[in-house]
Formats: sequence, C-alpha cells, structure tokens
Amino acid sequence: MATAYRFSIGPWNIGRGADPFGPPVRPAVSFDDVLKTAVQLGFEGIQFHDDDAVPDLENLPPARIEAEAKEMKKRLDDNGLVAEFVAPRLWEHEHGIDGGYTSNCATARKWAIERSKRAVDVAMALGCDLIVMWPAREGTAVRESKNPITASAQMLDAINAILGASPKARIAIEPKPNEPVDHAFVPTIGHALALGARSADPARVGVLIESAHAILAGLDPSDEMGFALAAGKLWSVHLNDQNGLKFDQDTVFGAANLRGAFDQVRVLEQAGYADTGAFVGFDVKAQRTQKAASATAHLATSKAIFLRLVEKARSFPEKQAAECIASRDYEALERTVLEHLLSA
Ligand code: 3MF
Ligand code: MG
Repeated sequence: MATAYRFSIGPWNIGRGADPFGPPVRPAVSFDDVLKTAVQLGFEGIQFHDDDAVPDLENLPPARIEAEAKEMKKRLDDNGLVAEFVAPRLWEHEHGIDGGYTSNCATARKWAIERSKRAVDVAMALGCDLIVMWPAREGTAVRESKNPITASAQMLDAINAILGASPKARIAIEPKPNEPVDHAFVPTIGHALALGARSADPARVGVLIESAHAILAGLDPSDEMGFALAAGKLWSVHLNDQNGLKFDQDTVFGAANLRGAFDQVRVLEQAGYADTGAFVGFDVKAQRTQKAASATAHLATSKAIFLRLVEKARSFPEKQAAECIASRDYEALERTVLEHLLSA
C-alpha cells in the first residue's frame, strides 16, 4: 500500500479577492472558518505566518507569545489538525519596506532577525519545527541600491540566527525570482541550497518549492523538485500554476499546464515524497470573480487534480516508456505520455 499524502493549507489561501487594482470583494473569513474548511476538505496541516498564529506578536512579551501560540495549538488539536510551518511575515511590516535581512537600514535588519526568532518561539509552542523563509523583499528594484555580496552574507547571518534560536528548528527556504522585488537575492532552489550548505548546520536547511516561482524563474518545477529531492532537501511544496511570465497568479494546480503538473506529481512519486511525512500544500488563490459561498473551490480542485495525477503517475506505462528511451525514440515517448494523459 502506498503511503497517503498529507495536505496542508494556509489562511491566505482563502482570500478576499483584493488585488493591486481593487479592494476586497468578499467578507473576511474567520480563523475558525479556515480550520473548518481544512477539516471539510481533508487538509490535515495548517501553514502559519507568525502573526496568523499570534496576532499583534510585535507588541507582546515572549511569555504571552508562547501562551497564545499554545492556545492556538489547542484549537488545532481539538480539530485533529497540526501546524506544518511558521513563516516570519517581514514583508508587510513598516520596518520591512526595503527588505528585512538585507535592508539598508541597520535597525530594520536587527528587527528582522528578532522577529524571526519570535517566529521560532511560535513554531515551537505550536509543536512544529519548520520555519519557512520566503525572502519576499530581499532584493532590489534599483539594482545599484544594494551590494549583492553583502546581501548574501546577510542572508546567511539570518539563516544562522534562526538555526541558533532553537536546536530543533529547521528552515525551508521558499525562493522566488521576482515580485514584489524586481530581482531577488535568492531566486532559485540552487541558490537556496547553496546558502544552506554554507550555514552553521546544513542538515537543518532545506527548501519549499512553489511551482509558480520556478516557472517565473524560467525553470521547470519538476526539475527543481528533482534537484532538491536528490539532496533530501524537499521539505514542503506549494503546488499551483502560472500562465507564462507575468504576475504571480497562484492558479489551481494544473490549470495552465496539466502535463507540467503531472511531471511534478511524478517526480514526487518517484522520490517517495509521501513517505517522508512532508506535506503537500497548494499556494492557490480564489479568483476575484468567485462568490463567497464557493470561494474554497480552488483548494478542493487543486487537491482533486493532484490525486488524479497520482493515479496517472502510478498507471504510467513505464515499460513502454523504457522501450522508447532504449531505442532513443523520443517522438514515440512523447506520444506515449500524451496518450496516457488523455486516456480515461
Ligand atoms: C509565498 C508564500 C507565503 C505568502 C503567501 C501570501 C509563506 O509564496 O508562500 O509565505 O505569504 O503566498 O501571498
Ligand atoms: Mg508560496
């Protein structure tokens, strides 16, 4: 029996439809309703920004932060849910305007490290050891505004500070090449793993791969996953889709490129990802046009498509494909793949 996949969800995946050109179009969803949706749709893990778990944590003393995070853990326990990860949300705070760890302002850099340490405290109280580092604004819009050599050292300092905050903490870096910045300092999985390898404890630094982020970097998400899986470093995924090089769309998994989605599922299957216990998350957003009553359909669809593609990966005609490869008949392999994807 193949191990079952475990799925996770973040509260930001049930959004209100705001975009850079217009305000929210749906009512706010309470955290309790997020938990209810997770249970209903069969998502076992909850992904947190630090302040999703402990609102206003900037203004609370450490003991209060811990107490509130423990209360949150109880809410999870009561619903049969677990915390998958905590991500320090540096990019929405005024100190994070020019990035946190790589800000040109020393006060902001100090703040970013302190806030990240608090995120570790939150994670530990929630009973999870994974810290997701999305270096959202760690980069430039005006290339000459920061020194990339200094920035790499600052990123490394931040990683080491998080590792130092708890011997249990593991970091999954979630690289993205652009947006909100023009050029990010940690744009790909290769960059993330290289930084991790130079850290104080390389065994505790891995990656989270978001499909759309790889596509925005002009890379194939399944190859990025394969690279991380080969190193035993793929500790979470944000599956979604992206229709070419434009803003980060966060569409339903498989919506733009079903074959690309199949290849991602296939590489996870080939590596036995489910056996590692790591979660499958979908960083998807409901379309702005979606009415509130069905604004979680994108999550249900992504999970359903993922599971259909698991079946497709498991029933893939491996022998036939191997024969095509052995005779270097890649046209026949192309046909084999396409026919399999189209078959009932
Ligand atoms: C970035 C992320 C999140 C963002 C989320 C909201 C962990 O891809 O996964 O951080 O906050 O996407 O837009
Ligand atoms: Mg993501």
